[in-house]
Amino acid sequence: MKLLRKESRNMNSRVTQLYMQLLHEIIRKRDNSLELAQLETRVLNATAESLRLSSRYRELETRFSALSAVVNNQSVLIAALEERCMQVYGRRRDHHPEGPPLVQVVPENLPVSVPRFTNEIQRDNGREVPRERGSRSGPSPTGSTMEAQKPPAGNFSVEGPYRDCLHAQEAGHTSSGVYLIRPEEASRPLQVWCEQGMDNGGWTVIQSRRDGSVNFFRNWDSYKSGFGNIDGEYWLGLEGIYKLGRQGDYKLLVELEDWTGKKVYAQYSSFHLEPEAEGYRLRLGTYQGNAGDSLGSHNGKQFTTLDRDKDGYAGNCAHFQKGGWWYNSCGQANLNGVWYTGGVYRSKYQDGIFWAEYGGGFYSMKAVRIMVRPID
Ligand SMILES: [Ca+2]
Repeated sequence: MKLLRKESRNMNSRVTQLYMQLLHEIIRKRDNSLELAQLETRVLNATAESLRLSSRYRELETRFSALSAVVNNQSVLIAALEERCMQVYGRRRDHHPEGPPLVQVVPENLPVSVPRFTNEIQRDNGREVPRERGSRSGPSPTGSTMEAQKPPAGNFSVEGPYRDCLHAQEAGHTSSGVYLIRPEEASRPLQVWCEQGMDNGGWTVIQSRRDGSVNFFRNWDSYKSGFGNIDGEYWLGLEGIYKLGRQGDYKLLVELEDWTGKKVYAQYSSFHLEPEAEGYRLRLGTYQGNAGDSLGSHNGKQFTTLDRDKDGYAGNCAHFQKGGWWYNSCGQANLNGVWYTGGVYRSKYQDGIFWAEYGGGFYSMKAVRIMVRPID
């Protein structure tokens, strides 16, 4: 019995041991299957992630091709615009030539001792600053008597008309002012400014510039009949100037004032215009003075306006130089040009009131007077 019990205990113990073994085995198996499940989940997750990534990749691919299309379209548009710009530029070049050759920009005589005419100087135009000017050698045509005495404002003679201002002076009118003259062949009397104080007087002013108050960019008819204000800026008129010259031998005096207040002169020993049928061709004698001879190259030229091109240039000089003048191609003087403030001006073309020998083509005079008087 004792032995049987012992045998039974052993058996029990053995069974328990086997049971425990089996349990461990089962637990291990379960752990394994758990691990497998986890692995399966991770594989599934990885697959999902890769699907997501490939989907995102396709999305990016679509976006990229869309952007490529936009870039391509823009390139095409830019090329088309460039071509159109070139066409427009080409047309402009065809219709608007570069403009007449610029006249001597830096002449022998500088009105101001500023650095050579750079466009930057233009900024000073608004204010007048005292400047030294370059000295000029050479005789003044008539010496110190050139300076005019300021005439009383509003001086106006009701007598006349006279043949010209010398005739008025000889009749006893020794003060400068507005007079009525009537050249022998003229159909009507003309108002003019007579300069009776300068250089013995007797000067008939045919053109005056001094403040830009009058527009000088006008047509043929306007230049023919004259315009402006006799006590300010004016143009006597080609027909009147022609008729003046018909009644005797005249000389011409050009008075230029720069922006430092310095006056210089150009005198021509003879002056007359040919009739309108000849385009009021300019006829000049020999030069004398201290301004330099910038009108000599215009001698023999017909008058040109915007609507009547008689100049020697392929285009119309009046168009580029904004006035009416005996243009050559286009020339050394432009006294009916644009009145600019300050002297040196900035413009695409040389359209200021310039006298190339004095200041160059980009220096616009402060004041100009052109006058005639019978030769002594
Ligand atoms: Ca022309």
